[in-house]
Amino acid sequence: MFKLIKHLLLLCVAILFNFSLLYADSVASIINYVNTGKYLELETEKAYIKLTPVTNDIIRVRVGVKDVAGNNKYLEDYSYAVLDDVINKNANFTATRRGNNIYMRTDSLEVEIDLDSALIDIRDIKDGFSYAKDFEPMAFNEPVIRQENIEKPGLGNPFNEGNSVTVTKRLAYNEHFYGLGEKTGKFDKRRSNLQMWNTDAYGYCPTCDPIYQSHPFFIGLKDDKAYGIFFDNTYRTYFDMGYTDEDRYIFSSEGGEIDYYFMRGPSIKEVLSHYTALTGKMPMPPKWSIGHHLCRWSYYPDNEVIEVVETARSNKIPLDVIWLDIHYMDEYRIFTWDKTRFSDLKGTVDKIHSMGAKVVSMIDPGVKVDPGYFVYDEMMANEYYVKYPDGSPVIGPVWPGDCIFPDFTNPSVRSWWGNLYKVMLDQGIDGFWNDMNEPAVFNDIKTMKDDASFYDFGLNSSHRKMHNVYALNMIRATYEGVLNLMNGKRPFVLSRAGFSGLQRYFGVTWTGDNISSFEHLKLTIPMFLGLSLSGIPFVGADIGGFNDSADPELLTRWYQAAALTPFMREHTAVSTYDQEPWAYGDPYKSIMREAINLRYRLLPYLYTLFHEASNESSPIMRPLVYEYQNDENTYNLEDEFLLGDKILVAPVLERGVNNRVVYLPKGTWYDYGSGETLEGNWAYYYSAPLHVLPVFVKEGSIIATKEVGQYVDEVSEEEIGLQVYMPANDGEYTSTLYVDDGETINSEYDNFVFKLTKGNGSTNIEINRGGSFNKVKRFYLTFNGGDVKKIVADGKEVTIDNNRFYIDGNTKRIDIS
Ligand code: MIG
Repeated sequence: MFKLIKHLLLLCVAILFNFSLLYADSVASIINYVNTGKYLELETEKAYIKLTPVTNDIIRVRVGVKDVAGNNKYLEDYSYAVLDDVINKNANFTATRRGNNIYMRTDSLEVEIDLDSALIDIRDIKDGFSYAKDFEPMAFNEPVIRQENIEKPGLGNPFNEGNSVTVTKRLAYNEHFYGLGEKTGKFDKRRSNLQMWNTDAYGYCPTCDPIYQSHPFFIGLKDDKAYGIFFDNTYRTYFDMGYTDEDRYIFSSEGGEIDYYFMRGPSIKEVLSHYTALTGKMPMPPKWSIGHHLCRWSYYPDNEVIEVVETARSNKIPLDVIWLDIHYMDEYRIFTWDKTRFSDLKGTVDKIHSMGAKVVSMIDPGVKVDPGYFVYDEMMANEYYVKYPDGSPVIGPVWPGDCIFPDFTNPSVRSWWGNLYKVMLDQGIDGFWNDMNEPAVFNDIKTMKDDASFYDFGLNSSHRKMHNVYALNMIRATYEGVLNLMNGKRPFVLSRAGFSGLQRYFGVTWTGDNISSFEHLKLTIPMFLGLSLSGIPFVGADIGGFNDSADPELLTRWYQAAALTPFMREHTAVSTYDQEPWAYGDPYKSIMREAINLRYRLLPYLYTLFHEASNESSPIMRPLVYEYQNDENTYNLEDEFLLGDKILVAPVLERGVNNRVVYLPKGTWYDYGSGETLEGNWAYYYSAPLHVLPVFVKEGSIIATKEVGQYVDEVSEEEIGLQVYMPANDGEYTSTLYVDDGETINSEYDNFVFKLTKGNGSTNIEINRGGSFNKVKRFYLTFNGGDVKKIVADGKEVTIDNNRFYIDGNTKRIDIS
């Protein structure tokens, strides 16, 4: 019944939406154009099109609709997603008219505009490759002129922002789409019809859409070449990627403006670097946050929290973080805690710290309506809440009962909010979890009403415009506040909802309230890869599943699959079975321990990838297509992934099986478990009974490791293991290692580049050391393959000790024979 209603509703939305399209105007023929030196502006009867080359590789396309008087052509030029300094940037370009076309050129792109139709074709200047060609002229609805609100002048009328806008481009038969943020369904988004509307999607189904986050950004791939489009529009947007018509894809919005950025490839890597140049990169996380986390709704009281950490320690299950979900609060009042459940919160946190673990606690946006409660009183006194057009606060039920909601688009609210965290930091809490920030309200529409009004740079905009950026502004307030309070240490803040740009306010995220089922386990990989290719590298899912109780087989397989994903946290709902790795005893416990140990062994490699992600925007977890863009076999692969460019992980995602098919791309690969080599460009039927997590390492790799600790900092990085995978083929192979103090923003660091060369019958490694941290004192090398007999470090022969070759941290060259 529910499903039926939902489908009817969707149908209504679709009809309404198409209806509005039918009556839309299109941009059509160009009557005038001007080259201002900063941008090219084309005028049509009803609109202006502004083409700005932000860089040689990025073109911004905006359409400003003329009002009745012929002015007010563009909306205010600011963005929540795009960095301020980018919005005002531009590269040099030329614009020439030839026949009926105008050709706009940067050093690398050419935009051809047809004067009759205003159709745009964006091409690569080198080979004329057409990346993204309009199929139909851009379309929009008549704008409604902004009116003053008569009852409360200055507040505007929030219903007057709605012009639906549409862009339609030509779709090639061999075109694939990736990204679009946190989405269920397939990794390749071709044939999908998706929308962006942040939604509290408790127990969502494996194809349900939308869920918590909105990232109106995608990567197109055709003929081995990639490009990107970011549709900078915060309203409810739609992405029909060849769903209704195999010849076109359409992106559209219920409001705002046509404002999109085209980004050149041709590699996916380049597209992502352009995208993060626009929207920012993830700051470095504190090192403890890349360890193993345990969570439950909720661990309490204090002695239970301590007991969980003690149990992890006594079971030798590495653990870095324990989480406090909503039950720690005093009747769900944020920035307070229950004094009977946690009579000495600081003492409890100290005790956990003494065991080497950290504590993260939840902070929701809803503030209980409760005169006398300091957060509520301060909000009321300063009118910091989201309002209705008459100025009264929006009130809605969430966990504490009726709540008011901070208006995070207001900078004063953000700084007030940021400072509140001092209350929790003073108790020793290490990190924070912002949940329910879609924003979620317990009513029939699950959120605020359309006419809720937000500050929005003084524009007083409606919920329709601001909904999708509520979480982005909340996490910004949290991140900036905590950053400011932590004296140079790195914040850790987890957000459930989000929008493009989330990553620059740390942006670690998890995929919300999933279900304990193999179907959901399987879903984690395409979901993480979609986020990874949308600039969000630090991603995870509730291990074991949130809703329902995992059985031991599912829990074990989930732990294996999650062991090498960026954010590793087990979590489960109130009143489900326990899901800690020891919940079912052996053999499950030992198998899960082995998976977690593998992560802790690989921490130096993993941490280096976090650094790469925050420095160069390459994802930590990568789809195979990211590294093997010319290999068609990778275009729809969604049940295996790469960790960096050297490790391939192919977890078992089905119940009751002892094997799976693993595709290895070109090159020689080592089976991490057995050390055997396998030739790539081939799919293998691989044996993987319950205790086996299939992991493979690319030939020529040097993987940085350390001994397994019970928390990330238990084992220092003075000694680093280097696992060398001897190349089968002649060539040059580069590996890196980055080490810093793991906690301060401006930490000193050690940076190593290992260049392994095989050729002319000899093999050597050149080591280039940079940075001045001087932490790494020694390496111990182990060799896989190649039958190594002797190694010489800077001219001196190295003796083997317990299968390891120890060398000084300043060694420059190693010869292997
Ligand atoms: O309405 O805080 O997604 O992880 O345990 C549910 C309780 C509220 C939703 C989060 C979940 C968390 C739960 N929260």
